[in-house]
Amino acid sequence: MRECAVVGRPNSGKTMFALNFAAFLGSKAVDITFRTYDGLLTCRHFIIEEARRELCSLTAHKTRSIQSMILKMPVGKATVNFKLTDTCGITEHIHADENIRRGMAQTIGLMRTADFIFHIIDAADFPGEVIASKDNNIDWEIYTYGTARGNYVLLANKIDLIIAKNNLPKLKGYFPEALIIPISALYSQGFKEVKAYVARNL
Ligand SMILES: Nc1nc2c(ncn2[C@@H]2O[C@H](COP(=O)(O)OP(=O)(O)OP(=O)(O)O)[C@@H](O)[C@H]2O)c(=O)[nH]1
Ligand SMILES: [Mg+2]
Repeated sequence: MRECAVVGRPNSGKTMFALNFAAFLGSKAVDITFRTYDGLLTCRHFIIEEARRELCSLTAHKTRSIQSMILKMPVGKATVNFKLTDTCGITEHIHADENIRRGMAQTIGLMRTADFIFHIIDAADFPGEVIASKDNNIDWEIYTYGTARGNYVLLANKIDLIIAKNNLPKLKGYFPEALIIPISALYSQGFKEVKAYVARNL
């Protein structure tokens, strides 16, 4: 089964995207498999609303390990299953908390094995950290890796906020090689385009 990894900085909206995209594809509830860096697997059944309440947060590094769901995608007359995997947010800095460092290493490992990469950027927080330098910038690193390996899409999130919408041209200028889909993970905007991309590439 093909796997799509959702990666990006902490707080960019990865978990909100994963859950609301599952809802957009018709799931009212999801079975989420949590996999820690040392291979411990646990599975929990959530109503989407309940998952949003428990798994999304304003506080950075809410997600600390891989969280996967199997979703169904209609492709022509058939339905194809794929795995959508939410990850621990990654940064340029070495985090003081060992669990978060291991979570970030797990995310980087997954980027190598996943079939697709969805790179989420908080467009409301751009240029913010991003413009400072391309040398020590995690979004630039993800973009460079993703465009070189292919099957990479940049999701410009929080487009419901005016500041994010205004930042879109800058974002396109900064990441010229990327397919950029503007979305609001919170309000499920732009999801039709994301769905079409997944359906085309499964
Ligand atoms: N306005 C707005 N807020 C959003 C959107 N997507 C996510 N948020 C908010 O951003 C915050 C972080 O969302 P999460 O989905 O938990 O972010 P994350 O990338 O999973 O964060 P970590 O797990 O900490 O890496 C939450 O307060 C969300 O409500 C969006 O499209 N628009
Ligand atoms: Mg998260």
